[in-house]
Amino acid sequence: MKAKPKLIQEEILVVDDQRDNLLLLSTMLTMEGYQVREVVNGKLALQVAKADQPDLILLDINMPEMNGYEVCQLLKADQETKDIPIIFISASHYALDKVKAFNCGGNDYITKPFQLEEVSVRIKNQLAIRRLQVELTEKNACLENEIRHRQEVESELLKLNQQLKVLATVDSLTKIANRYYFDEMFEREWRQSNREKSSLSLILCDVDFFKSYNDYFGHQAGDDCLYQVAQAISEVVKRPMDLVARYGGEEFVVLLPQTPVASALELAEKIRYKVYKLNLHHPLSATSDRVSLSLGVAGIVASSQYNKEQFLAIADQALYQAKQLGRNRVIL
Ligand code: GH3
Ligand code: MG
Ligand code: MG
Ligand code: MG
Repeated sequence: MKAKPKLIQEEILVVDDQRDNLLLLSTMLTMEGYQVREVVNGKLALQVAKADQPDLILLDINMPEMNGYEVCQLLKADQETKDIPIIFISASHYALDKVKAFNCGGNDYITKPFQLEEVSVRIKNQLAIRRLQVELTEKNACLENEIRHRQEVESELLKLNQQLKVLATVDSLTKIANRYYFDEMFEREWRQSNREKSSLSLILCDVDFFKSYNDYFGHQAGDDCLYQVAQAISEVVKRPMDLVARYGGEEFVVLLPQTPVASALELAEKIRYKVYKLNLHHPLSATSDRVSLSLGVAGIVASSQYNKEQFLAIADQALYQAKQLGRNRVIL
């Protein structure tokens, strides 16, 4: 729907096959400040309405060739002209004719002979209604834009939130879970295993002689090595409920819910072997020719006498022993 700026004259198209009617109406409307176009038949009315987009149409009903009802129906069926208000002007006083006029889309109905004051006030009414409709349509479009914008912002926020979650729980160097996430999960699994009296196991892994690896190859190569070791451990630990996390520096932890210690021990050996088989050259290792892991394993059936810090300390103690006994090994 088009709205004309207020300062521009509103245009009225007058359609009547009788010249004297046309003259009377157009004189009055011009005096009231409207811009007036006059046409004498329906066919011309359709053409001018489309081309001029008048603000209102005064439409005679009884005309040769095409009557006002037909003209009105065609105008209302056309996307380009359907919103132009139409006021019928007819000699017929019959209610049925008036009903027909409204049924085919007319907005108002004036009977002939007409009073100029009545025509004037009915035109003003229809123009005011149309202005309100235009305003509403524009406000609606604004609201729809606003809603769309809010939805975009919301989905952007959702994405950012997910990214934040990842940033908060994933270690940026090794792309596995970070210490923070491990602490959260350890707490949760500890409670769960206490509740269900189920077993829970832990494996602590520490890279052997990693300081000298850094010293020999440089810090960047050290970082690459940590990434590869983390990925290797993750490949061995396959159950979705298990968690591999970077515990700190060159230490990794594997949390194994509902896992008896014997199975954890087997898994730890697989991890040791997998990393050994990476065959990452380490000329300064005192135990072998390559990067290796020492692993400490601890397992409990929860509700035992330990708390979770003591449980971690047991795994740490086992890891210490693995180091003491020569590294590149698993100790329970
Ligand atoms: P051990 O066999 O007894 O574990 O000897 P180690 O040299 O591995 O142990 P130590 O604790 O003396 O050294 C660990 C080294 O790991 C020291 C530190 O510079 C290195 N390190 C810790 N975090 C990172 C890291 O993010 N990147 C690199 N490149 N090195 C790291
Ligand atoms: Mg007529
Ligand atoms: Mg260490
Ligand atoms: Mg180490």
